[in-house]
Amino acid sequence: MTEYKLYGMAASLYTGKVRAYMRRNQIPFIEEKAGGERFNTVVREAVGRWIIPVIETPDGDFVQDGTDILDHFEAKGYSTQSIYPEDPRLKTIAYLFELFGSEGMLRAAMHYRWNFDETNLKFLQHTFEDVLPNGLTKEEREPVFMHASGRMRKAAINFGVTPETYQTVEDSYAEFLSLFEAHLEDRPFLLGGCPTIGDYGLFSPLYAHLARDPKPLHLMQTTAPRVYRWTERMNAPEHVIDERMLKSGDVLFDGNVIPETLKALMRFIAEDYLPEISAHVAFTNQWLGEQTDSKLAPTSLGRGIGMAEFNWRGHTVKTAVMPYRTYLLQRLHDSFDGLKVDEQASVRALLSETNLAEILELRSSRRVIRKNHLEAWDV
Ligand SMILES: N[C@@H](CCC(=O)N[C@@H](CS)C(=O)NCC(=O)O)C(=O)O
Repeated sequence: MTEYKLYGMAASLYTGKVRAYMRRNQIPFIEEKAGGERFNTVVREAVGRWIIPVIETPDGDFVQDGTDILDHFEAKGYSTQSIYPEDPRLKTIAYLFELFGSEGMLRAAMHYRWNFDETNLKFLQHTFEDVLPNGLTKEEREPVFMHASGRMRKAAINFGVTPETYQTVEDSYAEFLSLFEAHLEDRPFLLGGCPTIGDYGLFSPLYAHLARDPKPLHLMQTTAPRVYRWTERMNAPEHVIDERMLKSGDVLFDGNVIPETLKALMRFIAEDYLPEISAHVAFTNQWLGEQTDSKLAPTSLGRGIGMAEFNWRGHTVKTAVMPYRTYLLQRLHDSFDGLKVDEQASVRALLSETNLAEILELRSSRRVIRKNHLEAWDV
């Protein structure tokens, strides 16, 4: 094998981010559906659980996790422009949007997928065939889909999507769309002329669910056409030149001159996501303090360690606390800790101005690392 293999699914939030990166950077690959024979035997065993995306390298190694896969390619020098900005402020913003996009928009992504059966179900039934085992008859496919979709509907509840919050999920998503739409008026990507890890974070929910499932696709195309166009741009192998935006070329904008539209998006994150990530870090630290060493062994770390309660836009909600969020948050902290004192002061000032200063203090008492393709607590 001379090219990479991507195991995933067209409808998968995290596969979309990897596919877009590979296309943009012209990395030769074949995508194989995750329901296939090889995935269900060799790949699943290699990565220790059923999870996508996974890449298989030309040398036969496997990498799981969207962010780790992008970092694998960055380390190999595949990217024409690094997805990690050098400017300290832009780098911090990129990590912030990576976290928020990957983990903070799941309510909208799940609600608009699973709570509009009349519009979405036929499409979902078809698209989920990617992860069904080979060789099932039409009659056999139905119950397997019902089982898989039942799990996802439960996951939506664990992210805080309940009948009481439906309207607020819709209102908050509409607000996000209008803010991002305004920001994209003058630039093709979040931080200027090329995508960063922040764009790839946002792209995860905004493409595979929200710009692909029929209900939210229509909503995005009709209320936020620039955001829709951004999803196309993110997914395209060709670099699109838009003369209105030519002044930005392929470069990112100056970190000392942060557009007001971006600050508005950052304030949105402060309102929409800071209470949640803050509750999760508090829960994690308390939980870590209560565990025996055997509970902290790498193999015992599942996706969630419990449910944390917090106030989200006037609702008391409980959501699953996942160490993976700590893993992404640490990246922002590591980047901040590596800055010079004056750079840190400049980043802190920007975060204060956008109500996000607290995020720098949200640290778990143990680090999350990756071991044998799984998240694990550091010793
Ligand atoms: N942190 C992982 C998350 C991957 C993930 O949750 N993938 C979903 C599909 S989009 C999955 O495999 N779900 C299967 C399950 O939870 O059983 C990544 O970024 O790769």
